Amino acid sequence: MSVNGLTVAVLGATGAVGQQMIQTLENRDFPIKTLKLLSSARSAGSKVVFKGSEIIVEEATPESFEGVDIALFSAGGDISKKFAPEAVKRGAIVVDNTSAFRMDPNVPLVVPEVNEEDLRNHNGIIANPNCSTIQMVVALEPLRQQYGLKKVLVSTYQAVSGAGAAAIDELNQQSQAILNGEDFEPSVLPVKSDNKHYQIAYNAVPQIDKFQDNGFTYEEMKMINETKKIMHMPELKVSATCVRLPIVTGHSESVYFEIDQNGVTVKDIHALLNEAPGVTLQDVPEEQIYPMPAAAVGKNDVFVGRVRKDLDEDNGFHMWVVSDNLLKGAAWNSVQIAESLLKLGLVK
Ligand code: NAP
Ligand code: 12T
Repeated sequence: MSVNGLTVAVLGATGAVGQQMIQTLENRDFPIKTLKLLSSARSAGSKVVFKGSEIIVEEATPESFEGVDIALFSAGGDISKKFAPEAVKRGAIVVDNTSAFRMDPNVPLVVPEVNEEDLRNHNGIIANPNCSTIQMVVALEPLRQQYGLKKVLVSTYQAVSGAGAAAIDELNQQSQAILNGEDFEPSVLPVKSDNKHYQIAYNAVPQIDKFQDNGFTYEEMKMINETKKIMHMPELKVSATCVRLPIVTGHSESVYFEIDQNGVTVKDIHALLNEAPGVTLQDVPEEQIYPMPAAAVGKNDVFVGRVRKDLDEDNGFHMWVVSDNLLKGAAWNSVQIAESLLKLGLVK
């Protein structure tokens, strides 16, 4: 690392996640000497303001990563597969936001509040987990540490910004069309490359990412497999149902979990969550205080409320977990990983 700071690249700089990465690097005053903004040829030449100066977006090529210390990737899995080896070959550390490398045993999958130490095993690429996984494990980890964890059943209520800038436009335009009594043709959600597209405005769509042979969607399988990997618990029982709602930003999750101990109270869990890193507890039912996506937008924390003991299982609990999917779910977790790399002395 140069004494004057790092050379940082953002690949996918014009996207929904990339824009938040740039904003987060600025807000955190990340030690940057040079910031390189990379996209496809489509937006090359466009300008982005960083700390008051304009930076021109460039088309990504393998040579773009020459001299780069840390590269934050969010341009899609295929683009990561193409460029990550090129960036690593040139000495960069890649923090990858796509699903391309998450389950690769040679790639740490990191949420700093949970498994920061896994960064020490990196071989140039570090994977940022799926947005829905991240916010859930941040809330579960303090409970797992104290009481042990046996089983997790989650249903998600996910915002459209997880599916990119085109999905945000589709929700906004469709809502307007419906209010105006005009016709519309869904073309982005639930999955752009799938055969059928459905209305998202005023709807709930139980498909995020593509269906797998086992009847689960890939988003559901990401939550299941990534949770076990991050927590180093291959034996953990996890299941998920992922649903898209007409919300621009902020994912919500109804999480049922079973711990290893009996006799634990909601008060015990509140005490742990109150002290947990990255968690803000918002749980005062008698004052109608609970987390909601509209209030979480723009915040880095994971918000937890509605903690209840199950009525049948003494070791079972329910909670409601909300976070900004573009921040802790993506950009903030990536920048936080970069900060951890610096803190642990893992950047050359
Ligand atoms: P988006 O709004 O559609 O933006 C896509 C970005 O990728 C744009 O900057 C685009 O540049 C760039 N890009 C596309 N094709 C490219 C190419 N061939 N070469 C270089 N750059 C290219 O999507 P997004 O929501 O920001 O998400 C981007 C990716 O991040 C997703 O595909 C997903 O893998 C990942 N992601 C992860 C999470 C998470 O859970 N952690 C959440 C959301 C997204 P142009 O402007 O030139 O098109
Ligand atoms: N398809 O990072 O559509 O694997 O909301 C995150 C979000 C993939 C990912 C979405 C997706 C990812 C979505």
